Amino acid sequence: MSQTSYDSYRESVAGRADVEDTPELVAYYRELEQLKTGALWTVANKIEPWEPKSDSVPVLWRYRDLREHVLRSVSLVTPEKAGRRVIYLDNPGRRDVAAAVGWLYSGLQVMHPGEAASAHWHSSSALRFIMEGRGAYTIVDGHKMTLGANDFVLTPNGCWHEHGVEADGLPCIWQDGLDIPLVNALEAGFYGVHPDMHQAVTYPVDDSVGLWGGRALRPHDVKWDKPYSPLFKYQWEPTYEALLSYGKVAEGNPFDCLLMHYTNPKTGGHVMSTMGASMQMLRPGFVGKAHRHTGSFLYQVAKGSGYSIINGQRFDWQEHDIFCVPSWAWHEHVNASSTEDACLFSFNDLPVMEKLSLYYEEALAENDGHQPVISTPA
Ligand code: 1HN
Repeated sequence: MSQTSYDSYRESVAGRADVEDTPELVAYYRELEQLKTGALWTVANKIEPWEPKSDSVPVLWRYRDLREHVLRSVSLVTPEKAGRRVIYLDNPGRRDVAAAVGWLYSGLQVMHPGEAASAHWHSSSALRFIMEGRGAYTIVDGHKMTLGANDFVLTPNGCWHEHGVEADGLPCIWQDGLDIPLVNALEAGFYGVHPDMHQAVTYPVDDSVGLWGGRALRPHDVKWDKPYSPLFKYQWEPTYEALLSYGKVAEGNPFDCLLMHYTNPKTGGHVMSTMGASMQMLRPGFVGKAHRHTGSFLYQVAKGSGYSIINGQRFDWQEHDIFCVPSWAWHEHVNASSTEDACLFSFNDLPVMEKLSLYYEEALAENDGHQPVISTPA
């Protein structure tokens, strides 16, 4: 059955609401409205879709378009005035909640050498992926971390956090990812400003990497019972090495090639309660097949170039570009180079989907597993 005839079959199928308006019914609906009630059959088909329908649209944010605008904000506002100097990613389908995709927020933050943004905490979880610069640092609950390109760092919910760039560094840009839209939807958002504006650094610099960054080794004497990873920083070099090692002994999978998840070294699970993150390597010439799953995803190109087809739209990407894959959108990734690997960083709301038993996935069965390309955005 073609998609169109399947859709019309679904519209007419028995068991779905199919009540036509009559003057009497319309008057009845008005009376119900007065009582702050409604007839379920008027909304049932909308609130119970046959399958997930995302309001988010697939978007590619090209770094070459964004970078100069992000840098321009430095001369327009100070971090002191702005709180956080960030240009956020505004999905046209999610403007009302300031989400980049689904219930995930993201933005590009810029700081100049010598600048420091004050400490605060919130009940949202946050993560950062460093794009460029030198000398960036972040302090999380007294743990200071030095940050370089393609490092991935956590600021879990409830932790005091602040960022800056050392005076002898270079302008830094990183991608922030937060679950703010989700936390707001759940009406659980809290925010607090540090009484002293800045925290004391109370641990050795980069101690979380020293303690917990030993791959499969964990420290005997260190206790950890928080619901997020004790390893706050995942450096690029060991991440890339892990992907290369993985690729030497395994094929990977037909959709994502070599996909590895950043994990909490204590549990092996996701890094935080609401957001997970991954890095994947597409081998030179890799042509992925299409699949779809629930959960919202934001990708950043950490290395290389290629394209992804998302719900029939082709998006050509290069280093530092960001794109989103909405829940239940068909997607397939291609590495355009026959000699260089391509690496995609991504973060997602999978911990939530999994905890709520809402994770579903399927492969595209038709057309040898590839979507017909309907359009290529300008
Ligand atoms: C936040 O705390 C940061 O800590 C960045 O740098 C972006 C967007 C909304 C709410 C809190 C940061 C944010 C944010």
